[in-house]
Amino acid sequence: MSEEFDIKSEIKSSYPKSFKISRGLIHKITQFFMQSGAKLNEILEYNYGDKLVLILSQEIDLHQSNEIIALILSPNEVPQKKEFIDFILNNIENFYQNNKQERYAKFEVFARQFFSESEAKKLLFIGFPSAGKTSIKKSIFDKEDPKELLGDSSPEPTRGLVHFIYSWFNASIGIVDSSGQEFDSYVSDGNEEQLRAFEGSDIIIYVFDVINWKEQSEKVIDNLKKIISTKEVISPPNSKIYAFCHKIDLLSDPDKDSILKVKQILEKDLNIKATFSSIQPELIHTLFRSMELILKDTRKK
Ligand SMILES: Nc1nc2c(ncn2[C@@H]2O[C@H](COP(=O)(O)OP(=O)(O)OP(=O)(O)O)[C@@H](O)[C@H]2O)c(=O)[nH]1
Ligand SMILES: [Mg+2]
Repeated sequence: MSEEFDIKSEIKSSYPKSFKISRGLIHKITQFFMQSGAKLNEILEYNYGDKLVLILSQEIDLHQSNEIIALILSPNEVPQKKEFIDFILNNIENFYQNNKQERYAKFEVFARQFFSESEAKKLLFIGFPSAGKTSIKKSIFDKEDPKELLGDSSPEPTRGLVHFIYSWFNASIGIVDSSGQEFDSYVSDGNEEQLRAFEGSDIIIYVFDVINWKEQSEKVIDNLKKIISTKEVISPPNSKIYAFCHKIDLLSDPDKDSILKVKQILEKDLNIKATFSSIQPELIHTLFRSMELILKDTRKK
């Protein structure tokens, strides 16, 4: 979300139109900016609830007026902060070649560049029973407390395909959480569930845990091969599969070497990006990083 207003906190342009910025936030951003003593082309970061506001100011005339551009990142966009900052710095000069009137008129075009993904995406979580698919979905998209997900509020086994819609980069993303127990039906040719799971899926996240790898690594690879061939027939041509080797908090020292081989095998032999993850609070950054990788990849297209 982007907003632009002058030092008296007047909004000149904003995008998207549907996003209503509160007076309170405008006031806070202005105050924060005034107290910061920011330099030209310095991007300030202001935390507002679970959002991060990136603030850039330009002095626009001799009367010490400033124009502030604020980009409000939602929590799932925060991991891409650096990309957003680079993007602002690379484009701001061009934008300020325009005069004031032109800037207000063209702000929407400028701001829209930050929302490069405008079509809806579909993301499928698929993999072993109890591997952590629902927990991952709930920590990332519902922002549920991982401690709860590991404790008293641990999810019930999923039955069938469960569909959700979230907003993501100003677009909607459909999430499909699938049942590990019913994995075989999703990779069986001609099965109706196979179509429902894979059709239109742009991002396919294959989840297995470190115990699955330790006890049945062949099945981990075999399942992935089935997903690859199903995807090739049913999913869109530019869809992508990622593998999450989950619950790395359960790794004991002697298993570490063997687990590192996962990445090598999946990436070298099957050409599938593999990452390690966990929702355990001290390690949940690994999950956010894995999602970040996917976000970056998806935005590149
Ligand atoms: N130790 C550990 N346990 C986890 C982690 N993530 C999830 N779990 C636990 O693993 C169990 C299964 O999690 P779910 O999210 O229900 O697994 P699922 O893949 O959705 O399972 P199905 O719906 O049956 O296919 C739960 O008890 C979670 O608390 C993790 O990172 N580490
Ligand atoms: Mg589940």
